[in-house]
Amino acid sequence: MKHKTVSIFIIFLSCFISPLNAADMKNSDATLIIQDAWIAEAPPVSKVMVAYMTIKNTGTSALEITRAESENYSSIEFHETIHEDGMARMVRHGSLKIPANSKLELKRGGPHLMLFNPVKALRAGDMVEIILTTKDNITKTITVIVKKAQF
Ligand SMILES: [Cu+2]
Repeated sequence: MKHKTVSIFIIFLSCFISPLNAADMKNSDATLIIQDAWIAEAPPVSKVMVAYMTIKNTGTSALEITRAESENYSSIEFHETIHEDGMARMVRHGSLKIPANSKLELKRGGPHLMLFNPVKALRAGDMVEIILTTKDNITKTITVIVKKAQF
């Protein structure tokens, strides 16, 4: 009698555990690694902020990040600063591509995440969650620290 109860309990548990594990597998990708992510502190009135990070792809196939979003911003775009005729300007990209076994550095004067319309003003030391989604629908939630910009 006791044994039967335990068995039922285990079946009951596994109903919950299996779907959770499956969701976990789908939503994380060990080949996508984000390092040194930070947002440059901006004056409180600023409508845009910029995020930098190193995006590593340790896998054997290319990764493409097609979406970035955060509860603290109305939208996030993929930008790149390019220099032409002694002038710097920003171009918008539809995605960030990271070839197999390589890394993409988002840094000042190069590619970056452009963060629009902060919901609340952020100061150095604050943390912001950003969710990155790849073309294959893998999502990665990262915690990004706000730091004073030292260029
Ligand atoms: Cu920009």
